[in-house]
Amino acid sequence: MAEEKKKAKAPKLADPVASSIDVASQEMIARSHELGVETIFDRALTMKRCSIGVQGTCCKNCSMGPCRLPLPKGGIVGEDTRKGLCGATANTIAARNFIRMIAGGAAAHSDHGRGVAEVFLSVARKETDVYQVKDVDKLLAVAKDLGVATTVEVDGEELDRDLDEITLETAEVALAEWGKSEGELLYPKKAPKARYELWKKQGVLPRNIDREIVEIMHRTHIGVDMHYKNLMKQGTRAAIADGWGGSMLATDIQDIIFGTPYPVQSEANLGVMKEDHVNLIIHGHEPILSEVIVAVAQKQEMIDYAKSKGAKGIQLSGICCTANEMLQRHGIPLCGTFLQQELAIITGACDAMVVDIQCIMQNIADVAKCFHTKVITTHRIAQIEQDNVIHIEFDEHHALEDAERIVKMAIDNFENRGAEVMIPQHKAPIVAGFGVESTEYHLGGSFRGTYYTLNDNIINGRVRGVAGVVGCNNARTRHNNDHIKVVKELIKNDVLVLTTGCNAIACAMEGLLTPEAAAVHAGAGLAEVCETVGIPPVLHLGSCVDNSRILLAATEVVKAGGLGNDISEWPVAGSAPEWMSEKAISIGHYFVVSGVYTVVGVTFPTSGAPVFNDYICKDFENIYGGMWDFEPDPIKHAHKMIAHIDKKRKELGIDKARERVMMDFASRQAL
Ligand code: BF8
Repeated sequence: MAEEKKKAKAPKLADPVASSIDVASQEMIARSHELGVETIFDRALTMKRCSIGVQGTCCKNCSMGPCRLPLPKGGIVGEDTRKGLCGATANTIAARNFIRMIAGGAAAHSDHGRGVAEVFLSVARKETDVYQVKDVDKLLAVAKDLGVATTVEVDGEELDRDLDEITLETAEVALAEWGKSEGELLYPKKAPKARYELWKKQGVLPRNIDREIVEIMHRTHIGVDMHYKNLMKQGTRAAIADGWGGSMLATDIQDIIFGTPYPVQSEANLGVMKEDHVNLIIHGHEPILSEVIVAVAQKQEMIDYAKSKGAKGIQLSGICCTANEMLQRHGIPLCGTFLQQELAIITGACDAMVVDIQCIMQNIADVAKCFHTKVITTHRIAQIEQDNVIHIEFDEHHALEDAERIVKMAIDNFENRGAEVMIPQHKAPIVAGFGVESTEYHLGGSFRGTYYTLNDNIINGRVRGVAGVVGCNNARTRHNNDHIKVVKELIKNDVLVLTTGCNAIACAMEGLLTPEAAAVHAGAGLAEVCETVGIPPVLHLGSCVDNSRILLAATEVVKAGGLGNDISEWPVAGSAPEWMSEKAISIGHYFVVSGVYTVVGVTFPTSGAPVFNDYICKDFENIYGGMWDFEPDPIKHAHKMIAHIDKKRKELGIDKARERVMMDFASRQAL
């Protein structure tokens, strides 16, 4: 009887194979059970989702609520009479919640961008010598986009302007984009002209980045904006201010001061950790910290110090978007996605996990308590309450000292490892670092850099279209399953995939980021192009702020010609198969209003308000040429994107070309 009682009380444990498609993660989930360490995979079994919150119709914006407006069983019949205490309708509540998610996401990306812009200003003012301008070409291009003069007229002659002056003015103008009191955001003009004019006509051009986010918080306060269409206008302004503002500035400034990425080789998955090395894992988003740690960890004196402590060296690796930042600029290996952060500690070989901002699970502190791992927070806005966490506030003015202290702390901790080390021996080779510039180079060569090669192959049908597949992991669905199924289905059908964020890491772990993957997984047309140009069928474009690179690549395609005058006209689609964060909603929305049909998986927080749901999932196409869609089945998800791509091919009159090319290839194969 006592035995039975004990059994009934045993915690629910996640089935490793049902929780992840990744063998390394399965091994670590099983290991967590052996060691009695709880992870998100177990908690996902016991913590059920709120069935009303998931519909987007729970309002907790005042203390008379929360008011909950679930859809009645059988849906709405006749008039929708549901109301909150104040009278707010389901549409109003769902739209308010939705744009608050946009505000959260845009704030996260844009505040990251502000942090980078402040460091850039310190560089320009020569207040730091740890960071410098690394890419002068990019600086000059950004200066031009921000209206900063790069030449000066002297005695009727046009001369190059002093670089220090350009740097300072560019940094000042860039930083002003967050809070200037007049005018409009400058970067939306980088979009195709037709897109910019559409935004202007719709009245959704952002004024500055911060204002659009603040205005969302105002409009969604009780008793302010009570029309879902008007609320979405503001959501749209803030999303544009993110994609074509805060995120794009973050990417550009990071390229200026840390270097523009070019293709690099590396490896991905928990197996990049080394038992005989000090394992230092950097997790978060802003590369301000990781750039210096990379430099410090590679110093000979640090490597010697590690050796003096019995290690063979220092193995740096990354989790989440910091991983992508360090990978694309330095070839530092990817340790794992969002859902693998606890698992990296469960290896018993993580000597320190250093975190900055965003996507950090508080539970890493509790997992670390079971091991020797030091968890170090570094950002003033992101601290953890558990008392085993060390806070070393990182500041660009004493960046080297901070980074040295952190790396030394990891090295000193190497000798404290317990006997429970178990690193899963799984990793995959990868090629990453495909920015807008390097893609142009790959397509056209150094003398004739152009996107026209891509356009040409889209027009002739070898490449059916392009998809941006991005976003998070979500513990409510099998880790990486939907990411990989969607991406494989797309490339099998000749759709070139551009990836960022945790989708990029998932694809990396699955071996899809190598040129060789094209022959194995891509359709005949795409495989032929990848082989000719020497690129993988899935191009890693960086972190989540680097989704701005996808916007600019899509714009380059428009500029190269032959595929319409706007992003909404050529065969391109977006996807976030396992999204979970507010950032993903902001990204999705700036994709949509930039003209991209965008599908999400898992859940979509508007289902409880069918009228509002139809507005952004159907009516939006008539306004912006892009719209949201929701499809949890990954194969159907991919085919919805392919159907949209085919629709655009038909509208452009290039659908026939594709049929011809496929016949040519088949007959060549027969020969
Ligand atoms: O910004 S994809 S889980 S890591 S939110 Fe977070 Fe989502 Fe990963 Fe990067 Ni983006």
